[in-house]
Order: sequence, then C-alpha cells, then structure tokens
Amino acid sequence: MTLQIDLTRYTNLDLKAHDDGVWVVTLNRPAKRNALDIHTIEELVDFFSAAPRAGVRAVVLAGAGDHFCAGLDLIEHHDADRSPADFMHVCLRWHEAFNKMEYGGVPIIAALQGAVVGGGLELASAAHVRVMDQTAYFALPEGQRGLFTGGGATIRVTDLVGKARMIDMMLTGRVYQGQEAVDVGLAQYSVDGSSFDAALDLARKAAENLPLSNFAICSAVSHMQNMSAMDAAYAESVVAGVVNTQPDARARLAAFADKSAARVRRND
Ligand code: 1HE
Repeated sequence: MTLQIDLTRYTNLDLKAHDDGVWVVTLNRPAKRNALDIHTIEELVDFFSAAPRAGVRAVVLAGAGDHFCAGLDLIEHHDADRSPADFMHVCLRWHEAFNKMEYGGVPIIAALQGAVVGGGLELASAAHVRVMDQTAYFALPEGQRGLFTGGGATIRVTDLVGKARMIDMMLTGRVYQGQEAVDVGLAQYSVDGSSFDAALDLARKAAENLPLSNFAICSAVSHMQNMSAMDAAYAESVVAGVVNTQPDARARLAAFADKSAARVRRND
C-alpha cells in the first residue's frame, strides 16, 4: 500500500520530494525562528505518520532562515495560559511526532544551523543523524525560562550526551558549539560549508540502501534499546530473519560473490 502525501495540507512545513525518494522537510516559520507551535507539531505528526508508507526513502529535516529551531513557541504558550492537563496533552502530541520520527523506519538526517535550543534540540535528537554547520549551537534554556523539557530531552538528549551533561545544560544554560558539540555527541558531523548540502548527500547515500534494511536500522535499534539484553537479542534475530532473507538483497549478495560489488576499504 502506498499512501499519497497531500502537500496542500501543510503550511508550517515546506515539503519537497526528490526523484530518488529523498524528501526535504523544512520548518518554515523563519520570522518566528521556527518555534514549535501546536500547528507545526500536528504537521510533523501527519507527515511522519505517512512517510513510512508513502515511499519516502530518506528525509532531510531543515529549518528555514538562520536558525534551525527556537523550541517551544513561548508566545503561544504564554497567551494560552494552559492548565497542567492542557500542557500534558501538548507534550503528548510532541511525543507522538518525535516517536513517529525515531521509530518510523525512515532515515532522518537533520541539517542544523544557528539555534538548536530547547524543543528544537528535542526535535533534532529525534532524527537519526545530525549535521551541524559552524553557526550551529545547542542549549536547553528551559531552566532559565521557568520551564522543564517536555519533548523527550530527558530521554534522547540524555542518550546523546549522558546524564551529567544534560543536567549541567539545564541547570546552567551551557551552550555547546563547534567541535565540542560533536565531541559530546550532540551532532555526528560538523561541516565548514552548508549543513543542508552535507545532510542531503548523507540522505541520498542512505536512500540507496534497501528500504527494509533502513526500516530495521531506523526502528529496531531504538526499540531494542528499550528491552532487556535477552529480549533485544531475540528481537534482533527475528528482525535479521526477515531483513537478511529479503529477495531484493540477493542481487547485492550475488554482486559480492562475483566480485563486482565494491569492497569496504579504509578512507584515504
Ligand atoms: C519566538 C521564539 C520562541 C523566537 N517562541 N517566538 N526557547 C527559547 O528559550 C529560545 C527563545 N529564542 C531565542 O533565544 C532567540 O529568539 C533566538 C536565539 C532563537 C533567535 O534570536 P534572534 O535575535 O535572531 O531573534 P528574536 O528577535 O529573539 O526573535 C525573532 C522573532 O521570533 C520574535 O518575534 P517578533 O514577532 O517579535 O518578531 C520572537 O518573539 C520570535 N521567537 N523564539 C515564540 N521560542 C515541550 S517543552 C519545550 C520547552 C522549550 O522549548 S523551552 C525553550 C524555548
């Protein structure tokens, strides 16, 4: 079953499909530094719910303008004067969107520039690969704003940087940038030029893999992290049983056997 993605439904996200199945999904409220309002979150839920069944081979997740994302829309939050239950439901929609991203099985490469802060870092951490340029910086300013993370930072940012750094970022507002951001695990790539171009190259490379392999890589690893080692080993065997016997893999295995496939070599 292939779903169609109706582009006319999206206003806060700009969507562009490339011929090779790579989609570029751009947060498109640069005047608001791509702050995440309710509407944007609902569009993320819609797109990332449909993507695994719509032939999307990989996604570049970008932000329009000088900043990737300024996090929670603080003005909307201030004006709405929400009750605890209301904000709990807001956070549950964020989790719906970010879980669809992390567990959906479609590779997502985030292209980062400028501010990647608060909920913007939570969004970036739900992608599978993060590429930063030299303007990008990361922070969790929730503590200074009288807030707490609600979009999964306690899980995903802690996974990336570890508990001590996560708590330090929240307590002190510490900003990470440049090589240090890569060293602590916030990004996997730091580029001198455009993070978008580099992310697109990586997405195209990932899109050359068989979709079922990518599905396993971009869902099974996360699911298995939530299991006991015993259960994860069992689940890995089941997933490998399905993926490693897929008919589409036979041509790739045959190419290795007849020596026409590229070998794995050191980078020169
Ligand atoms: C916003 C937001 C926002 C900008 N919500 N409107 N996140 C933060 O604490 C980060 C807040 N933002 C900033 O620190 C700065 O705006 C930036 C460093 C990202 C960019 O600075 P700058 O000088 O380029 O822009 P600006 O002048 O601060 O803002 C430009 C406009 O964007 C302005 O709107 P305007 O109508 O007055 O022109 C700002 O109000 C608007 N804007 N950021 C709403 N965040 C699920 S819990 C998650 C909890 C969190 O994410 S807390 C962290 C929130």
